[in-house]
Formats: sequence, structure tokens, C-alpha cells
Amino acid sequence: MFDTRQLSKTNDFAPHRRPASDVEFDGVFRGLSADVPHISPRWFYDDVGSALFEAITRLPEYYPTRCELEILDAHGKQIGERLGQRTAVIELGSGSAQKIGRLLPHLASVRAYRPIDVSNAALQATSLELVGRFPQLRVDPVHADFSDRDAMHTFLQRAAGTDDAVLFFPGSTLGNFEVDYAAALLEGYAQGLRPGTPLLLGVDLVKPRETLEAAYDDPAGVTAAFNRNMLAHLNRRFNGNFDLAQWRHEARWVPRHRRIEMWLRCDEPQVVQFGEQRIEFAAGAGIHTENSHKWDRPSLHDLAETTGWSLQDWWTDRRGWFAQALLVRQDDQHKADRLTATNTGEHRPN
Ligand code: SAH
Ligand code: AVI
Repeated sequence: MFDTRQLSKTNDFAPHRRPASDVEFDGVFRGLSADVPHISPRWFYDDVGSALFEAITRLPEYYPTRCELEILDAHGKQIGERLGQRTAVIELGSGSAQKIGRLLPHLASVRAYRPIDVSNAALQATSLELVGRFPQLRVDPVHADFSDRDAMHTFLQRAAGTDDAVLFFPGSTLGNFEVDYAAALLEGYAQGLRPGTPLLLGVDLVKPRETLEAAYDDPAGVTAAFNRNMLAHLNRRFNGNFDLAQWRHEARWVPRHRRIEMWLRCDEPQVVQFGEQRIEFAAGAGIHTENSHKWDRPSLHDLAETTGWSLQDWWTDRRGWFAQALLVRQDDQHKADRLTATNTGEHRPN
């Protein structure tokens, strides 16, 4: 049995923010009323959404989870060696924490695990499970939004400043952000960390359209249910009345952006009550609910180099569908050299 003293109280950081519900309502309402209506994918993850995501990871068409587990199983020992003597793991978007469970046996010096997630249900369940499996481990669950750059900066300085921490960001969750925003996040994380700090990043790779679209539009309709559940979540959270039956799931590969886009589309006009506000959608209107960007080694290398990180290692599954990238926080000299090279027109080959 686990010792509950191992498990710290869930931490909420960013106490300087306005009451969360006002900020959150404004953000969601602005997105829904924009010219291209959109919602942040973080709103997928209420209790039901977290459970639906777990169901997605078991679908035959959804390859990313199996590929990433394959990499951790095949190369976990080497990854552990490359990470060196770490005392803490900070995981971004930990979900069911299945992946850290595969890595921890190769990280003998780790004493603390800090999973960060917006889903309380996922955080609580997985923290308890890990405490049970790794009795020497201290688990500090953090209920927070990892896309809040200021709060993350403060948190990383505090949490990683005293440890030799490794940041773990699996699942290709970084790919759910617009590329510019993903870059800003990586840059913000780097600024909160000491030079040499490693980031083990899971990224999904570009592959044929049919494979990608099948992974995001399964015949059993689990991904459709996951997509629609976002409206149920918003209804509950913000007193809305979206009629889920009126919205159909769409997922398509957009080669120009190298991403899968998920949308919810209505065939009939809709008037939706949202808190005190009303939002109108014309027949055929869509709400953009998710991007899932895909990468290759050169594009990931460039993303790292321009955001304060260096790509040091790269492991893929047998088919080359998914990768674990080991990035290391650059030192300031590296950054200065890179800026000089850019200003003098020198270009690094990919
Ligand atoms: N890392 C797991 C789960 C990926 S699903 C895996 O690889 O299988 C994405 C996870 O990130 C979910 O658990 C979700 O609740 C969490 N998440 C999504 N957006 C978030 C945000 N902005 N801040 C914190 N957690 C977030
Ligand atoms: C969490 N994230 C990386 C998943 C993905 O593949 O983009 C979420 C998901 N959306 C639909 N299926 C899975």
C-alpha cells in the first residue's frame, strides 16, 4: 500500500491571477465569438474528456501512444543514461502518467515527481497509482495550465531551481499549440531553467494523410465523442446550452500547416445561450477545437535552436512514426554565438 505522506496536497500556482472563472469565461466567449470560432483544446479535459482520451489511446487507429511506449521500452535505458543523475521529473500534461511509469525504472536518482495537468481527475488518480508503484517517490501534483507562461516561469524557477530536474513533455501535446505559441512556450520554459537542464519531448511525425486522418476520425466514433464532449464541458462550466446532437466531428490533414485540424460543424443555424450571452452560428459554421502539428527532425531542430534549446538526441519507433527528442537548455554563450551567426548571415545546415 502507498503512504499518503508521499503525496503532497495538489498545488495551484499563479495566485496573482483574477478569479479564474471570469478570465476563463472571457477567454472562451471571445474565442467562440471570433470570426473563426475556436476553443482552446485544454477544454477537452474534464473528467469525461480525460476518460475519453484514455479510450482514444487504446484505439487501433490511434498509433501515437503505442509508438511512444515502444520507444520508451526499447530505448528507456539509453534515455536514462543520457539524462544523467536527475533528482526530479516535472511532467507537462501528465494525463494517466503511463509513460513516466516506463521511464522511472531507468532514472534511479529521481526522488520527486511533479505532474502538471488541468484535469484534477487525471492528476489525483495517476498520482495515487504512482505512489503505489514507486514507494520511495515523492509525488507533488500541480493543478495548473502549462500554457500560462508567467505562472510557469515562476513555477519552474521555484521547482527546478533547487533540483537537477528533467522536464518531460510526452504525447506530442506541444503540437496542440500554434507553432508560434509552442515556440513562445519553449522559450519561456528555457528562461525559467538552468543551462544544461534536459527536456524530453515526445513529438508525432509527418506521415501519409490516410494514417493521420484515420487516427483522428475513428470508425467507432470515440474521437467524435471526445470532440463533442468539449461542448458538454462548456455547458456545465459556463452555464451554456449547446445541443451536442447538432454538431458533427471533422478531422482533416492540412498539409500547408503540417497539422490535423479538428472542428465541430453545425448543419442548421444555432443560437446558443452561453452564461448571460447569446452566440449565433450560421448553418455550416464550424468551431475549430484542436490543431495537432506533426514534425520531422529538421523542423524540431530549428524550433529548439530558436527557443533556447539544443536538440541533443532523437529516438524513434521502428516505423519512424513518432520521436522522443532530447533537448538541452542552452547556455547563454551558445545563444550569443547563434545570434552572431544569424546576424552575420551564417547558416547552420539542418
Ligand atoms: N501525457 C499523456 C496525456 C496526453 S493528453 C500522454 O502522453 O498520453 C494531454 C494532457 O494534457 C491531458 O491530461 C490534459 O488534461 C493535459 N492538458 C491539456 N492542456 C493543458 C494545459 N493547458 N495545461 C495543463 N494540462 C493540460
Ligand atoms: C493530447 N494530444 C496530443 C492529442 C493529439 O493527438 O493531438 C489529443 C487528441 N485529439 C484527438 N485525438 C487525440
